[in-house]
Amino acid sequence: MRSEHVLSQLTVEKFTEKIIKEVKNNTGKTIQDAQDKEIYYAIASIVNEQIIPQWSETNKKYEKINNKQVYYLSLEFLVGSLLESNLLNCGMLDVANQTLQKLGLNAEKIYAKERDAGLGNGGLGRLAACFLDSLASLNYAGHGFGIRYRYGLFEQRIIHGNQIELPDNWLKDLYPWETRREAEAVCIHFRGEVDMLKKNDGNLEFKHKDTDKVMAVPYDIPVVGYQNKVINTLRLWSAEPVGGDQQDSITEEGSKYYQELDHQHSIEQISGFLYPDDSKLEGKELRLKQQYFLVSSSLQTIIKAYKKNNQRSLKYLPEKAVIQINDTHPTLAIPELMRILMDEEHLSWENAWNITTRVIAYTNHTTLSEAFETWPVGMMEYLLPRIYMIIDEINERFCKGIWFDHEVLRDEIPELAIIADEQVHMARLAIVGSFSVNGVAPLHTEILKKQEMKHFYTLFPNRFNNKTNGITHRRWLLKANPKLSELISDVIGPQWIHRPKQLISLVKYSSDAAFLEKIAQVKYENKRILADLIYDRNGIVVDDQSIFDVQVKRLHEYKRQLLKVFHIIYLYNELKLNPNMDITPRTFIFGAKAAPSYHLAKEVIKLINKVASIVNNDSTIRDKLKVVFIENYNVSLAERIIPATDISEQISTAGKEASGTGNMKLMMNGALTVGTLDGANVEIKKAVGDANIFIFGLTADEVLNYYEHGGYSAMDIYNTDDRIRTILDQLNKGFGSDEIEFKDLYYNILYHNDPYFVLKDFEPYLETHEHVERVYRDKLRWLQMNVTNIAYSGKFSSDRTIKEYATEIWKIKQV
Ligand code: 26W
Repeated sequence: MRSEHVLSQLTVEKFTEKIIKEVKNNTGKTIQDAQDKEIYYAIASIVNEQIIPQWSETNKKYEKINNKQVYYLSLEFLVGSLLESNLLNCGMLDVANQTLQKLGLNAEKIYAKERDAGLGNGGLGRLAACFLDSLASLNYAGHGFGIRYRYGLFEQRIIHGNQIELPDNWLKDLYPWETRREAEAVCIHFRGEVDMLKKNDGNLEFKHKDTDKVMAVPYDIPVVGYQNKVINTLRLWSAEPVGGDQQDSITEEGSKYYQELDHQHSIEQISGFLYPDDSKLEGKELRLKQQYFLVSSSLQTIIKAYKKNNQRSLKYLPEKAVIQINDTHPTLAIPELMRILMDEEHLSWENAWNITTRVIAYTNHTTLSEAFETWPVGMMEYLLPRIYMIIDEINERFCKGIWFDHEVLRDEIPELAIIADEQVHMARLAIVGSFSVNGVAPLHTEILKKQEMKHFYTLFPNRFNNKTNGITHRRWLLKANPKLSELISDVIGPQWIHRPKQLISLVKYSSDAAFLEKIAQVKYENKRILADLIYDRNGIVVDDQSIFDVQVKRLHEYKRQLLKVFHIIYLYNELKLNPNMDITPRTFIFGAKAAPSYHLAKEVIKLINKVASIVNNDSTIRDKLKVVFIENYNVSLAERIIPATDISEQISTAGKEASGTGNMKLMMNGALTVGTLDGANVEIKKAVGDANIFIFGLTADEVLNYYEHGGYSAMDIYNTDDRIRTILDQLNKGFGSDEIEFKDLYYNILYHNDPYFVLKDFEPYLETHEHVERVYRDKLRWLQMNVTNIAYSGKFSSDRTIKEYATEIWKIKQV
């Protein structure tokens, strides 16, 4: 496919020539002698040659038309690999693949040489990356601002069944997609003193002095739109010592030299590593520094760009810029923008507030109370004295406003105040200082409005809105599953690539036996590939005809990997009692990282591996069950697991998973969801209809009701259900090894009353899986369901999500 919008018009001959030349120039080698990694770099530089001129064209165009732009601020961008997706978006992937094939090279192996940019924990970070892809592909002027962590999310190793974390040294080799732009570095100020001066006009002036200074140096990564010549920017900030002061450290005293080195090191630490915890707030000062570092550098840049392009007062900033903050992590954007407008641009409080609250919009991604961010007043005041003063004033004015204007809420002030209990409550600040607060799926948004943020909803009903998450179909279908993509295009044409909702045309083919047979074949081939990967990595032979039953996501109690494990143990116990039981062979596949300090989550990993070793090595099971834990689950692995999945496990305790996005990726690849009515599962069910999804378990209302009024007893279930008692006793006894291995899991369920209702949902979960198996045996029916899921997945493209943000929140136009 070749069109005027495709960036590159290279032919296979030209591409061949270029690769040979690049390899020669960079390494002195011929292509035959070059290593895969060297070829990877050669291709990356060919791609860059195409991208870079177009990048500056895009920037010039944006300057010229001077439309409003959106800036997406996020502590996380889980980008994954870029070579193949850049090739795809530039329209060069086919040519590159053909060239490599012609040269007798293995494209897949070469692309796999790229290290994932793992600058995110999970859903929130990957969402940010999908959004950037959609922004660029839909011709929106939208850019990301984040941190160039020297170390991304840890690499996971499993040793004796336990998770071990290793540093992710992703920048060890040159990263070909980034450009350092030293000229655009900015200075960030921490600590110091604030002087308050009274000016002649009676107004106050604030001078922040004696600060610790840190340079924020940007590294820009191009974000390539899909065959539309748009290249946006992901700007990642790196922390460096301020240059030029080196003279100060020239001294005869050795100690000062060491002090200086220490100091430099502590500065570099600001962008040193990504915090790997997505389960609870760590409250570390370094994390707060990271947040301010991101926010201040990004805002300084945004203001600078505005001033360069607009010779008008900053009063008009909201016409040119909108800032979306990804969860509360960048909430300091609110006081930082206030500071710049007042202290540097000399606007009044009222004007600055008016501008700020028309520029900032906030997305919430979780209702788990452990994850709600608060920072100790003392820490904030010491690290960011001027910022704290501004927050204090915002709080004062806000609380006064409630007292005088909203009498009904007077009693709620302690729960609304931004500063309370010696803590700064970031979500409260984010709501008060922004014009939009959105949840990420309808159920989640309702929970925010009716429970978590109900008083704020009373105050600001118009601020709250929903934007259901999405995923980029370009990476998660077109790139990750080329065989399925080709098959789809063969029957309905390629229009779906530009308009993913057109996947709906597949519905017409859902009873076409020949087409269904091809769908089955594609799934089978993808399963074969995954089976090979599993054999290579785990040494486990899995049956490629078995049901691939997959749960891949961060490890969290609320996501209930434990429920899945209980299902496996139950089946195993049944098979031991009745070896001739008629069951369809299953392969259970897990991928999950646990936060390093999350003890119970790590216990679950250990349990999965324990169960795997028992089940896989028991000859009486005769390969009817296999359990695989794939180490170091990340974006690249997801791209290989998802196309090979039959069953997508989305089994969180209802009300706990804000949206989920893995559920969408799996659906789009034809997997069938076994899920609770939680997050976006509810929307998937609405899209495909009850007959094409397997729903079970408590509803969010029922869960809430138990939390509020009691009435649930895990112990009662233990005492009355033999299957459950057997499993829990097995945990308690370490599966006969007499170790105390899984006692904590056992105690948590029985003596903390099973906070995530694993036992309560166990029986309906088993029944659902029995139903799954019956349907699976009806091959035609199963395939129809697969196709129906693919057909209705277009709605979950992040293109839809981004269009909603653009029209309803950002008010920006396509360029
Ligand atoms: C402060 C520690 C911390 C760090 C990150 C707590 C919580 C987080 C994130 C909010 C966790 C997260 O990634 N949330 C996920 O966001 C996805 C994108 O909206 C949703 O699909 C997931 O349901 C939600 O868990």
